[in-house]
Amino acid sequence: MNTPTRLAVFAAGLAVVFVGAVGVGNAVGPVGTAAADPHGGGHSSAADAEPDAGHEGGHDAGDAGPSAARDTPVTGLSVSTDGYTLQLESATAPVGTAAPFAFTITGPDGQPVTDFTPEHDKELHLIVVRRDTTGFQHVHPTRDPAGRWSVPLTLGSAGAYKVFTDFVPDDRTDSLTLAADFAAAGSYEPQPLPAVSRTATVEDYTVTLDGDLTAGTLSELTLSVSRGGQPVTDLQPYLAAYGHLVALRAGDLAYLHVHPDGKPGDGRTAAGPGITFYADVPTAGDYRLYLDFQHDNVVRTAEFTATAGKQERS
Ligand SMILES: [Cu+2]
Repeated sequence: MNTPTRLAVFAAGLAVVFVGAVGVGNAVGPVGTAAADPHGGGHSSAADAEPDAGHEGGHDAGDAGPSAARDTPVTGLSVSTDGYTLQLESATAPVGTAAPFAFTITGPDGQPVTDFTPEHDKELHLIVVRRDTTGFQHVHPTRDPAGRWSVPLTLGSAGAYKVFTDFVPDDRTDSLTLAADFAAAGSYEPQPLPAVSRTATVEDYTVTLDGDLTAGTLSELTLSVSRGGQPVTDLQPYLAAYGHLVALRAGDLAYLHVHPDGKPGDGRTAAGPGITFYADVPTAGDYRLYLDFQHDNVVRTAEFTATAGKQERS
C-alpha cells in the first residue's frame, strides 16, 4: 500500500475508534468521557502523524483506545493471552553448549498452532535475554509440521532468563508476544543496568541514538551506524529491514512493539547510516534497547539504555 492510501485507511480506523468511544460514552458515562476531552485530538495526533503508526506491526487502530491520553498496552509479561499459550519443553537450559531449545504455541483450541503469518520474513521471532538484560539473543527457530519449534541455543552464562516469542497467528492481524521464564544452573553474577548512553560500540562499529522515548506515544528513534568514524551507507537488508530494534522495560522486561520506518527497496529508505523506528512506549522509566543490523555479511547487536520521559499534557 502506498503512503496516502495507508494514511486514509488509518484515518478511517481512527474514525471508527472515535465513533466507538462516543458510543461507549453515551452508554456508560464516565468511561467514555475521554471522547469529549478537548485535548483528545491533540493526544491522538502524535500517532496520526506517524506514517507507519499501527501498520507495520499489524496493530489495529483499537490500540489507540477510546481514552484521550494514548494508553499503550504493556506486552511481553504473559505466558498466555487471548487463548494462545507458550509452552516450553524445559524450564532449564545448559550453559556454554549448543542445546536445542524447544517449545510449542498452543491456540484457543488447545492444539499446537501450525498456521502463522510471516512478519519480517519469519513466522516467529525468538528473543532470549537474561533477567538482568545481558546475554541478548534474537534467533529464528524452525517449526515442524506438528507445530513444535526448535532452535539451537548457546547460553553464555548461568542465570534467570526470559524468552519472548513474537508472532502473528493466521487468524489475527496483530502480533502476539508471549513470554516465559527459564533458568540456566550455575553461579550467577547479576549485572546492574548499564548507564544511560546515546552511543554504543560493537566491534569496530559505533551506533548513536537520536530521538527520545516518551511514555504513551509512538516515539521516533534514529540509530546511526558508523565504522572507524565513517558513516556506514551500505547496510544490508536483514529480515526485510535495515535494522531490527527490540526494547525491553527495565524492572520487568515488558516488551515494546517497535516498527521500522520504511523498508529496503521502497525507494525512500536509505541503507544507512540512519535507521528510523517508532517505538510504542507504555510508561516513563528506563528501557534497554537492542539494535540488530547487518553489514559485511555479519549481524551485530548494539545495546543502549534509554530513559522514557513522561508524556507532556498541554
Ligand atoms: Cu526475528
